[in-house]
Amino acid sequence: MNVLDRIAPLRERVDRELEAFLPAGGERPTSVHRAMRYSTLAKGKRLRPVLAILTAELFGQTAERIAPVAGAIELIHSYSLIHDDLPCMDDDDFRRGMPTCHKAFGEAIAVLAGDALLTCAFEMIIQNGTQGGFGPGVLLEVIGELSRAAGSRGMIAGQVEDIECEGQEIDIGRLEYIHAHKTGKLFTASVRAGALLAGAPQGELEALTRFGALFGQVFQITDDILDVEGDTAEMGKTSGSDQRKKKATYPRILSMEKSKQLAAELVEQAVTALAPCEPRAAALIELVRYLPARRA
Ligand code: GRG
Repeated sequence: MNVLDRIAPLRERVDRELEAFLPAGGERPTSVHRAMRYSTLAKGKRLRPVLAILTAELFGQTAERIAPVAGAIELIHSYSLIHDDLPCMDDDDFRRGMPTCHKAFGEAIAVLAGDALLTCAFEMIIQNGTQGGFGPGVLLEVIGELSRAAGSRGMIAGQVEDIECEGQEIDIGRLEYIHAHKTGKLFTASVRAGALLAGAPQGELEALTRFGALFGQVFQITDDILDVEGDTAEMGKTSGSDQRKKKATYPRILSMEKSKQLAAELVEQAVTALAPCEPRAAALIELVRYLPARRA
């Protein structure tokens, strides 16, 4: 069984939680609720909540118990995609194989759907976490992790610098800052949230934190490579969009060959980072090894 088959039941589990938690499309105000469901329930890989679940499984927790809380991470991710696609940001027309949220619902509703998803994420953690028997202490820790990762020292920081250096020549240090924040912070927080929910010991939490950051970096390098070499239909978004917008990417700054080499080296570093969790970390290792070969 390959890694995608292995995570398919986890993805479906997360989808069931999202489906149940999001307000029904018929509930007033219907436009924003339909937009929230449209973007979130579209076909995504659910990598961030799946990472949280796989991490928690290292410490004996089950998907059944973690998914109702981990699903909230997908709401934050979904909000960031909706806002990133807006005309004032990346101005993209397709996402997850469908018209972007603002194309389908208009800009105002897309902005509001994103805002609502971000706040709804914290509501989901509190409601499902409490019902699932997690104590207030651990839920506050998870909320702290995710709010820091989403805020102006996290994802937003990366997005701001990404926008501000569009069209400019930047060095690899600045590119790494952008991606460590824009992409890396939420991946790291996903891994840490899974570890915290499962009561991981401090040493392993630190190892997993390093793994999460490396996972994010490999993910982003392969995303930049896919923008050049990927197929629009397989990816569900328009390929070549970074090149058209003259975005700073790994292939542009390092060359394609060096980007692939770097991704391979970082995969090995990510595997090494998991040493304190061995021999239980097989699924996480398989997932990070899959990243450079992904097509979407
Ligand atoms: C808050 C506007 C705003 C932005 C924050 C995270 C972010 C910055 C923007 C999201 C858009 C983006 C291109 C992020 C880079 C990471 C990335 C390639 C995300 C796409 O994630 P996948 O491939 O998507 O996991 P699926 O559709 O599979 O969930």
